[in-house]
Amino acid sequence: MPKNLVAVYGTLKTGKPNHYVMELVSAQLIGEGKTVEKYPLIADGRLPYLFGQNGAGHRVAVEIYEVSDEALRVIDRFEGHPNFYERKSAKCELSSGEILDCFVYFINQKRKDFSGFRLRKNY
Ligand code: PCA
Repeated sequence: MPKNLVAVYGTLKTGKPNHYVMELVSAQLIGEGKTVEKYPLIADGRLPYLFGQNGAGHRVAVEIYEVSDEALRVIDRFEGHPNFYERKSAKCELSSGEILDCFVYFINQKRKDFSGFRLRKNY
């Protein structure tokens, strides 16, 4: 069975308010890294949002986890995939230099606009 790799950039990261979800589903931390492409990341005071349209913004800091199929479904539900956040594939680079195909929860672009926001590297 192919591995499910999830790269998290926001509230699911270690020390952030929703990290307990990763613990609940026994997600295994592979390592830290960043997205290969640049993406716009903003935070509106409530939540962080990564936009799937690459080019603008920065390579964004992520934690990469391996999760089971069942865990992926739990996280999908938690993040409101596909209506609120939308899970898509994006290449990420571990600090070792290894490049991995990961799932990332981008904001559904019908929901938000990043114009006027400071574009961040990190949440
Ligand atoms: N949770 C997901 C997407 C944004 C958020 O707050 C994450 O941490 O990657």
